[in-house]
Amino acid sequence: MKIAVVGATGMVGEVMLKVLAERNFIGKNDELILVASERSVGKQIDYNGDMLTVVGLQTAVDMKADIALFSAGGETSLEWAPKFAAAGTTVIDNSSAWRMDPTKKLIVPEINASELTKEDKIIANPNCSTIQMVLVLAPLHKKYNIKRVIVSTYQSITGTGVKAVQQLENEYAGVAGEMAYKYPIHRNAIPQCDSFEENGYTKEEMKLVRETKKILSDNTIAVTATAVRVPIVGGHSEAVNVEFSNDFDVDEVRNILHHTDGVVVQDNNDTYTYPMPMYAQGKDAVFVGRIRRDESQENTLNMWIVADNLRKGAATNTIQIAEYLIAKGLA
Ligand code: A2P
Ligand code: 11C
Repeated sequence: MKIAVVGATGMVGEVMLKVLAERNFIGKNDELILVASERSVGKQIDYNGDMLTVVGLQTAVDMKADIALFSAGGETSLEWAPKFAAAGTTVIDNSSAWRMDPTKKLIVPEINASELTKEDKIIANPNCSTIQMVLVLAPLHKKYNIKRVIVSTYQSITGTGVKAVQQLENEYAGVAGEMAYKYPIHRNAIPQCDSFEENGYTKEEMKLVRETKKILSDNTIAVTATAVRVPIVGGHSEAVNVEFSNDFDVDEVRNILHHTDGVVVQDNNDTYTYPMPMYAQGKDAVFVGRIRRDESQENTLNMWIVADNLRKGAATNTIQIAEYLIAKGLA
């Protein structure tokens, strides 16, 4: 197989290469094509001990990869994903460009990979904060039927990219530099992730609303979100309040989540066990804890959900989709 990574020099691209190597995705007879902007063409990148040369987008299209993993921003995806698809390559795109396009599938493999067919040439990877939330919500929706979700996020600066990590480091060191945010992030919490939409919510908040309905194939689920940037690097955390149509037993909820693929329950107050981004970093699972009944309202549950946004929230989910396509002979 030929696999292209578009955006290989970026923050998510780098994690993609790490995850591909860990999972032995690229076999002896396979070819890995690293793609980035013209600025990076010719650059050498180490993959598993081999030095690979970065190529440009048109060169990569002409190489007719079987699968291209895209993480090079929405504009690059909008322009180039169709060109790769026309050359016969199946694109799995990590940007927001195609997610809400009704002709494109939005996939979290553990939930809805079975929707995929050979005809899907551009497949969308959901937003990081959505992936970790829906992975936990999906089995609970099946069992108790979700009416409404209220989510507040505490998002890692790695979601913004290298510039934000640099800003925080500059602030730690007390030196001036380029600002990724309008405000200092060290010792701060910024209640704005991405830009604002007409309705007063941020794009990140509306991704949680729209993508959740699409992935769970249920437009009746009401979702409202507040997304906050915090000076954390390990992953995104979410306080999630879920109202169900049917009542539940908290131990049964824990048991369902314990048996959910990709989810790890860390929930024991006696041992101070709960998920934290410091410990989720570098891991592929979604961690859930602080599972408790909302005593202010019937049939309502509170949870705390944490995951490495660059892993399950981006690179790992994309690669799991590719693994599914290969296993099912769809690419
Ligand atoms: P480059 O390093 O050459 O700019 P991040 O989100 O961490 O900033 O990474 C973005 C990734 O997308 C990088 O690999 C970057 O390559 C790539 N990229 C950005 N713009 C383009 C473009 N116009 N064409 C191809 N790749 C791009
Ligand atoms: C963040 N979720 O943490 C964003 C990063 O739509 O894929 C990824 C944006 C996206 O700010």
